[in-house]
Amino acid sequence: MCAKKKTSKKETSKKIDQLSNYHLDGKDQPMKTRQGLKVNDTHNSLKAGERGPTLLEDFLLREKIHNFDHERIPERIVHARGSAAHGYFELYESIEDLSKAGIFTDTSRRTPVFARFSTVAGSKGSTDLARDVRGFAVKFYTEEGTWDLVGNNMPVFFIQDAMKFPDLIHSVKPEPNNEIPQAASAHDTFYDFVTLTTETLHNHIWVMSDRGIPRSLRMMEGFGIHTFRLVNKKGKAHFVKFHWKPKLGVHSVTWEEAVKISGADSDFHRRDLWDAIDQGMFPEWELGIQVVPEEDEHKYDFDLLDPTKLIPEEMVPVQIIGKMVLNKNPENFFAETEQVAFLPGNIVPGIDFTNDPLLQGRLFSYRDTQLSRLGSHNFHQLPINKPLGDVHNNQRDGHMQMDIPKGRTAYSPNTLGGGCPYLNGETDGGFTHYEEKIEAHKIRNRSESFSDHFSQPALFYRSLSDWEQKHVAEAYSFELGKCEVQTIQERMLWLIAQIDKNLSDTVAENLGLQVPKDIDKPINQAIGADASEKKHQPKKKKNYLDSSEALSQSNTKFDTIESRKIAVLASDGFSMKQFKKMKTALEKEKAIVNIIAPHGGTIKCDEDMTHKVDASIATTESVLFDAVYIPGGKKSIDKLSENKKFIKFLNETLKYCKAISVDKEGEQLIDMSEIKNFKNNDAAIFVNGKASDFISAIANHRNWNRAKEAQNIAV
Ligand code: HDD
Repeated sequence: MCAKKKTSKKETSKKIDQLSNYHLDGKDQPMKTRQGLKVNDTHNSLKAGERGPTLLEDFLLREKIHNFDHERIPERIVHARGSAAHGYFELYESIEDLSKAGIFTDTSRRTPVFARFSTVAGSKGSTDLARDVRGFAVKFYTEEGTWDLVGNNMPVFFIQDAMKFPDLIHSVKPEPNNEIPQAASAHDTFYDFVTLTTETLHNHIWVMSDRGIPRSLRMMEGFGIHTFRLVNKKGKAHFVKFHWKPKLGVHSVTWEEAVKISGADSDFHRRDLWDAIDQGMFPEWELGIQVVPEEDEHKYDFDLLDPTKLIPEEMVPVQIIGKMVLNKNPENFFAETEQVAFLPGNIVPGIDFTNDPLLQGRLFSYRDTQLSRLGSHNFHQLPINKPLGDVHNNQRDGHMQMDIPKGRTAYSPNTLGGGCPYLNGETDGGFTHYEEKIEAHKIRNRSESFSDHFSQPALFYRSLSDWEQKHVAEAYSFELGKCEVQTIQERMLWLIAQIDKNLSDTVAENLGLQVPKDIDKPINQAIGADASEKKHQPKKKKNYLDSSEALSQSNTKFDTIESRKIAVLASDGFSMKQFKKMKTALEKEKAIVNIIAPHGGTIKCDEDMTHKVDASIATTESVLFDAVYIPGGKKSIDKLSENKKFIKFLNETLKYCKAISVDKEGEQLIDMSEIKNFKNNDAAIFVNGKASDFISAIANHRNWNRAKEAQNIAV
């Protein structure tokens, strides 16, 4: 047997090397047909005479059109809209006492990864800024095989049992009669389902919070959601939950911004991820684990197997064990991002499943769906899905077989093939399932330990800051405001009241409705007399923890402005000295500085130097930026003052609570906007201020103290 070869940190990545064998570069190459024939004309079909009919003989035309006719494959039934990148995972310290997985014991490895982020409900071409859960799927190409951690940006899921997944998705997708609305949960069928399936309420309140509209895919947390198992060399298992913590903190936009961004740049998240990697600002997440000894399985007020529950970090702290860095964009969207197939069933020795009924169902669904999406059970042979190293087994043939297996034998056991490929025992790295003792009745039911549907949504809501709670109330009001059936709105109001009375009162007022006194019976009737859920739900909430810090974005990191986009509003004659000073300070902190001018092309500063304009004001919007800076220069300011869109730009920046810095002469411009009413009393507005203060204000993401007063600015 070959000696084990370690992946050295100096190698780019074994996966990138493997993929590069498949790269095709047409540079300096002749055009050929699919059978390798050089092509002389790809513009005209073969005709009987210049003005005559096209001939069936035209194999060049047929091949070109035939390929075109088949370019599309079915989009993913969920998570159709996504963006992905390559990178690596590094372990800080071995956790061999918990797991025998090479990825968790060998700190010298750089394990190649491919991560795909997605929205759930929308089609492939829908906006990035939909209010939705975000998929956070990571494929680790480990030396022992591929491990897929297919998670989301929220730590809990909508439902508890895979059996309900088709119902959930059918309710949230566009309604089947008119295919409306696209990429939106704000419609009757979704709330009909949610109100009759109260286990959804926890994930739902996360979606109603700012987590549902991230500022960037790079500024989201990721969660494996299910409780998994880590298994060590001795066969001892621990329960584990996986967390991804972003280096840039967790930040979001407001709903109004999301709506505007969808119009201004519906690829906002995709572009942001691509540009950051392209510019060498590689997104990073630390991997954390929450570990629960098997003997503590029943210690908590919730069931560890229930995927609608999180373990508060106050109860089980997150232990950081490594980091993921995304450092390379795909070469080809279709071949990599579209064809990548994640399977929660892809695990490696040292990691194992639990009996979470949602996870168990997923183990079937993902392999199955690839057949209709990718068309062949050989999808694992696609370059992006191939594990590192060759694969030998007795599985054969079928559509699109790309390997050429040699030899007479395709069965086991055999002597004619020398007994190969041979089986591996545990000590040789063969996967062995964790031996779990199960004594049970075969039963179609839900455990009563899954039936508390209100305690954790209430804990989440209590843990939010005032501004976050306000956003949640606005989100519920918007979503229910879009529903047309009043009984559905009322059922939801009643359920929100079980989470928090003030919240439901605010939403009811916005809807012009009353919170009903009792809706318990109609809900149970609608669920059906025999449904297992009816026996247990909905239960009154418990309060086992007042609040949990990690649940609020107001407790995230505010220590960096890396890759934040700063709009510099300038025209001919702007002050080079002031601009240069600010630009140098911002770029030192790795922010991206863009000049926005009254026109495209170039502008000249007061030192007569030419500067490239990044966008004309006519082609961009303030919602695409994190902060605004206006350099001095009387001529420049006069010119900007002539164009009302700059004033709108400033008012919007103000309204969405972002940092604003102007040099002294720029005051003339901000005094034409609403900023004049805020500038003397706002921690994120600077007139002739210090660059360092502006930088801290950008790092704080937003000045929410301004929100109440600024909310009525008309833009
Ligand atoms: Fe799923 C895709 C995440 C439950 C069935 N799911 C998919 C993707 C993510 C998740 C991130 C996109 C992967 C990619 O980028 O290609 N799904 C989750 C999480 C769940 C979950 C975190 C619960 C904790 N999913 C779930 C259930 C089922 C599915 C219970 C079915 C019973 N999911 C699918 C699917 C998809 C999918 C239909 C669509 C495309 C694909 O699998 O490859 O099979």
